[in-house]
Formats: sequence, C-alpha cells, structure tokens
Amino acid sequence: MFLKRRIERLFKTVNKDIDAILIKNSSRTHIDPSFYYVTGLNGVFEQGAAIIFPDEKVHVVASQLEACNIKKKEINVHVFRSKKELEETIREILRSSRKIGVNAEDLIYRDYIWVKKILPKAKLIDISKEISKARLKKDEKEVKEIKKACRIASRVAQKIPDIIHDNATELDIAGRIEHLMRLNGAEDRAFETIVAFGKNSALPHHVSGKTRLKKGDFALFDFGAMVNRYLSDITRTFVYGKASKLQREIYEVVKNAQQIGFDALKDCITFEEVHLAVKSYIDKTKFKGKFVHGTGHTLGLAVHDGGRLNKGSKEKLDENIVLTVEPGVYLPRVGGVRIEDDVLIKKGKIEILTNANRELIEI
Ligand SMILES: [Mn+2]
Repeated sequence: MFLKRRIERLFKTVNKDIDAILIKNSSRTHIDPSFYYVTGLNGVFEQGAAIIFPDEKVHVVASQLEACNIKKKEINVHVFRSKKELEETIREILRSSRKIGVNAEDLIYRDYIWVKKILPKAKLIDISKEISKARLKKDEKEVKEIKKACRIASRVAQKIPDIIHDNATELDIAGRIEHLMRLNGAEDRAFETIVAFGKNSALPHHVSGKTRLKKGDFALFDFGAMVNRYLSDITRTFVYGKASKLQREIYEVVKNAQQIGFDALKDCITFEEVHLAVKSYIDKTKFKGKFVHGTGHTLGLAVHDGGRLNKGSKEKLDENIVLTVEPGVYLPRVGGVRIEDDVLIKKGKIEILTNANRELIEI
C-alpha cells in the first residue's frame, strides 16, 4: 500500500504532463536513493532500474544476482543477464512513453546519454526537484525505519564513555562505534564516522586519523546507523578528563543553541528562520562567528536528504519532515563542540528521535 501512495504522491508533486518515471542506478557508488523510495527494496541493485507509471505496479529491472531477492507482490520483476537485455527490457517497458521523468540529481551522464540512445523518440524531463520534494515528508513506514536507526545511534552514543580510553586513536574508536551499531541491529553505518580528538574537534568535517586521545581533550563523535536503507545522524561531544572553564562555556552555549533550534522548529515557518534563530543566539555570546555551518538538514534515505536549515532556505516546515538540529562552536587550536539530534516534525510539536544524554559528560 505504501508504495502505491508514494507513487501517487510523486506524480502529483511532479504536476507535469509525463507518462513515466525512470530511476536508473549505475555502479555501487552511484545508486539513486530514490530507487529505494519507489520500490521499498533493500539491497544494492547495481545498474538496475525502477520504472513507474501512474496507477500501475512498479517495474524493477534487476540483474539475475539480485532479482531473486525481490519478493514483493507489488513489483513486476524483470531480469537482465547482459547489457543488451537491460537495454531491450527498458525499451520494451517504456515503448509507449513519450515523456519520461528522470532524476538529474543521481543519474550519471553516461547513463543519461545511453537512455536517450535506446529511447530516441522519448523526451527526458528532469524531475529531481519534485522527487526531492516528495521525499521530504516521510510516510509511516519511513518514520518507523528512521526511528529504529535513531534508537541504535542513541544507544551507541550512550556507550561511548565505556569504549574510549587514554591514547586511543580516532580510527580505532570510529571502528568500535561502527561495530557497536552493527551489534545493535544496524545494517551499515550511515556515513563515514567522524571521531575528532582535541583541536581536531574544531574541524566540523574532520577526517578521522591516528590522533590519540589525551586528558583535557574535547572528544567529538558524529555518526549514524542504517536500517532498511534509512539513516540516522547524531553527534555528541565529551570532555576527556575534567572540563576547563572555557570548555564548559562552549558546551553550555551549544546546548542552549540546540534548545533554541528545537523551539524554533515549533514556532517558525521556514527552514531559514530556524537557522537564523540559532545563529543569532550564538552570535550574541562571546563565540560570535564561531558557528560556521548550517543548523541542520533533512534526513531519510540520504544523510543530506534535500533540505537544509541554512540562510536562504525558504522551504516551509511541515509535519512528517525529519531534520537534524546540530549547532556547533569551533575554536581553532582549542577544539569544538557540536550536539546533533534528529527531530520529527508533527502538527504544532516535535518529537526528538535521538535521545542519548545531552548534558556535558566528563569521562
Ligand atoms: Mn548531520
């Protein structure tokens, strides 16, 4: 049922005269997350395609290695064993479609040229904006998966004080976090886990390396779990040892900023307003100018799922959107604090989906 409703919504959002939508995957690093949105499948589906029409079953063209895993009765499965078969199958399914929606966001150029060649009479229309818009508001099943991913991330965040130790490297702890997520039911990590010790925590997208943990360091952990292709995204920052006065001050400001973000999600109209509320608070403290990124982003099948809480984002807040709220303060050469949680917007209220302790913890 949920697939039918997603497809209905997608065609309604597109609101253009199109006959079909073609979602085409390429190799493993170029899989379109929208493939999972319209099929509800889990797997990889390299080179495969999903083709949808208004009021019809979903067509999935999959290699013989993966087609056998598809057990959904709402899906018409087509198997390809060679590039030629893939070509013939897609051509056959779309033989009477003249206007075909494609997702420019995730369709690689080589495949675009290839689709044009095999369907010479069809007009390909970019509907990436509409796809992103349709995916913004989550249905019940999506919320369920995201909540599971959030529960796993929260549970692991709670365990971090038990796994870090003197002299541990960032990469070692990143590996342990990812292992713990698997032990707690994750299928994979949501993205490259960030572990940043000491002054590295002042770099919002630090690449974890061989830096070792020392007494007095900030220790920042940004990670997420994947469940049925849906993701969570959480950040916690601890002090390893006793916090200095400055560390306490930074932490307090970031924690207050996050609360302002939560409140703003209930009161504001646009994404931008939430960000400005958080940023203007931080800029009124002694850490003016030290919050250097957006307040958050939408979350779902992709970590950055289309919408962003930043300046210029006129997108409207609406129920069933899932967003991160992740203010930070970064002092070069000292370190930084970021606290990030995932939030589901409901009618006039919010539900915080990641519930690991947000207070300053000294380990
Ligand atoms: Mn995030």
